[in-house]
Amino acid sequence: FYPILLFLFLATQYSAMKPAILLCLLGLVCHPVKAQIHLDNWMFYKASDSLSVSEVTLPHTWNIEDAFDDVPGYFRGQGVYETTINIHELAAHRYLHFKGANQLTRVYINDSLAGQHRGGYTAFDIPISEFLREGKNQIKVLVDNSHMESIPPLDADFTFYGGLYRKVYLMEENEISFNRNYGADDILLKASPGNEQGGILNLDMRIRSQEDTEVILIRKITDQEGLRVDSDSLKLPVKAGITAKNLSLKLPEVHVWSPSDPYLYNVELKLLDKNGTFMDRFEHKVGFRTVAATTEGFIINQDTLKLIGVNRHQDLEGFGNAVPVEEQLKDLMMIKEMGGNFLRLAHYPQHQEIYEMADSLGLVLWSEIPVVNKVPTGAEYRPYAETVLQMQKEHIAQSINHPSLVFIGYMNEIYLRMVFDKHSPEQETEIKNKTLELARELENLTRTMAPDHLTAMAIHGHQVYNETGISSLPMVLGWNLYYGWYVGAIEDLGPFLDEEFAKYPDRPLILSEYGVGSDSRLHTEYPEKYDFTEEYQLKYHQGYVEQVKERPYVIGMAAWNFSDFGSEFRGDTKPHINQKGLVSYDRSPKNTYWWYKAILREEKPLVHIWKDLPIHVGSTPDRSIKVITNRPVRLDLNGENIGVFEPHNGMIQTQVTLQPGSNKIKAYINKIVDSVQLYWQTPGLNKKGGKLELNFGASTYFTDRERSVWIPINKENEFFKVNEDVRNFRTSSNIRGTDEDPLYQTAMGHLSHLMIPLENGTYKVDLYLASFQKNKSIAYELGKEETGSVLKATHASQVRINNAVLDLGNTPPLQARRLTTEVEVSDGNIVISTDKGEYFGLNALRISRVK
Ligand code: GCB
Repeated sequence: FYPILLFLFLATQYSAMKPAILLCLLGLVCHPVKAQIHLDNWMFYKASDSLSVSEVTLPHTWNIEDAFDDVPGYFRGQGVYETTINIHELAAHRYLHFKGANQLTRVYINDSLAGQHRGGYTAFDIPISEFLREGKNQIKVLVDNSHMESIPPLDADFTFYGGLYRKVYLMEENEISFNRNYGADDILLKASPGNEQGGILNLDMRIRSQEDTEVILIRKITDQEGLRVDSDSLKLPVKAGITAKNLSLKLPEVHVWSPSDPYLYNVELKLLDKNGTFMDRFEHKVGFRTVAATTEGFIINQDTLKLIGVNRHQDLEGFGNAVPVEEQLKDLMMIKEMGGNFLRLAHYPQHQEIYEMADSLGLVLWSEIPVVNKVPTGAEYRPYAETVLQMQKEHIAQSINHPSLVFIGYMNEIYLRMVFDKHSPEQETEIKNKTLELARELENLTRTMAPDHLTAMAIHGHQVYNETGISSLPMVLGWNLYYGWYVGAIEDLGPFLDEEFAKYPDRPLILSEYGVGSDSRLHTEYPEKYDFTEEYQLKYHQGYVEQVKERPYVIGMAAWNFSDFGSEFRGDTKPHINQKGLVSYDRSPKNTYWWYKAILREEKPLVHIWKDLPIHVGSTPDRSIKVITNRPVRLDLNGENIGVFEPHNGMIQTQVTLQPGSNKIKAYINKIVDSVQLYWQTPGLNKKGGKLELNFGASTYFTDRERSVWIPINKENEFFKVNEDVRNFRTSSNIRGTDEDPLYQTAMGHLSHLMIPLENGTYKVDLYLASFQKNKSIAYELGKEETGSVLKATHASQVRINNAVLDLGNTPPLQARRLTTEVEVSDGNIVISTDKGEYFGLNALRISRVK
């Protein structure tokens, strides 16, 4: 308790105490990397509503709720954060370090503008010494996530949550320190494995001093076991201002870094003044490795390695983008655990700790800036280009020393909007030219700042990139391909890649994105494109992995996406979420995640029974069972061994015959077991509590919140008869007023008469209703066939259900409604009908026996 009090006291009474001493007193670190105080507690309000002030702690975003509610859009405007600090003694080198704020940030100290920063994904420093006074000082930070033509991304398939969503620190430097540039220590580490004689570690740094003097630099390199590899102490003359020093160290034979053996050395640099007083410290891990991208594959050190992994967005259910770092690091552990060796940080630089984690886990990184979908033209071009160039400098300076960082990207599907939107030929030429101009600048900048890295760009499946020549700029070209989803079929992937390779035989290609939406509530035995089932997701990923493995010139692949993520404008089956994750938005693994693990980690026996429906609703007891595994597996059904099965491509599939009621299925590899409970329920209403749950116009089973399974119903079915001219309808838009959208997104329309044979009794009938509008297509759906169709507001104003009459009323389109009534069945049927043959539409129907 006492140390906490002391900490709080010191933290609030922050003074010009020598930083090292301060932190030493706080008992945190006795050789701090930098003197830093977390500024975690703030008062927050929206600029438009200064009366609603709340206390917040960082990380924080103001869009956690409104980016997921039923009202289209989310707050994009200005948020204000305020806090105060106490300064006891003025000092020359204080600054605020922001790890990331989305997206335009203005910092005021005691109401004077101290600085501003554009861009939501890179860290930045704002020097504040000249604005501080002794005593209390107010810090006010205005963060703005409005659309601004000068800040990327201008358009993208993810939510631009606003706020101070990463941490903020108050920093102090001594009179002599390592220089800071682009929000990072101005030190470049280059670790070359060299040969048997040893490796070379090059340190390229800039030292800042108030006067001409001499400094002492202590270097210490330790290996992963903490053993000293080299250390020395150098006296270096420095000038007032900034002095550059380039020093090389020869190390005896080095242990190289690779994804399978991510061996790291630690570099510690201490800066003392000429009297030996501590001034500054820098510490970073390094890995010795070489990389090359060739048309025979990706080569790390001397080995060819097929890169297989995922893309990652940084948000998480319940947090928006304000996700505690510990939570974020779990993602990387899951990716590594799955057997991934590759991670694309799409579409923006992520938290520094993500890069550190990739270093120590052994993940090859592709990191990029969010220049997505379009580049502005006209007067807006130059300010945008300036922001982007600055952003790339920050991005590189902040991440370049990480051995995991291999690919540095700068554009994603940059002609997407141009292809999708309508433009005059002149406008189109202008867009092509400006985009190309910016790409050239970014390519040159990246090659200059990061000469040992591989430049990269991701493009969508369109020839405009080849026509303009933009696709020839980067060292590695990434294709984002969605054959079998937005366009074509799964097996179109390979031929497309072959054609590209034939045209450009010197170009190493990478599949930078591929994926399909899936929803763990939706399952089918007959997967098909756009059904959002996990079964189609697996089929797609299996097809892609197979086609990429056969092609050495495709150096790697990154699934889109590791996790479902927030994309506010999306509908699909979980509105506001892009559902292409291998894990759900809350990070629970989907079945395909397990499949990747089975095939990528062959050394590790894995058995995972395919999780689909908790209940088998069918009139026959036969059902197919799937097991994901990389070993022969023994299956038991209700305690009885039903055989040992050999996996094919990570899967076993077999038929079982269930017993009525509860069934237990167990799968074994020796002592490794997975089991599921499966209930066989014959669809029927012959006793009290019996239910029939039907999802009209659907092609897949749906498990609802109560774990009930809804049966997909088309015109031909075993349950009821309908008038001849019914039609099925479907939308992918958000249905307001429900989170069980799949029950409302399909319907049977043009209904006038529906008859369900039932035993006599009393039943509760729930009609699930929603009318549709025509779907608006989104830019990503370039080649997608229209799935939305118009389900007109019901014509009929009421329906008759046996002895009951239900008013259908009038509600706006895309609004979920449920009408409930109780009916008597005395002649063996429920009949739902309209007067005079008028039409109505029905989305889903639940009938439950009351008596
Ligand atoms: C893409 C984009 C990515 C989207 C993805 C999708 O090609 O690069 O940002 O989220 O497609 O799901 O449509």
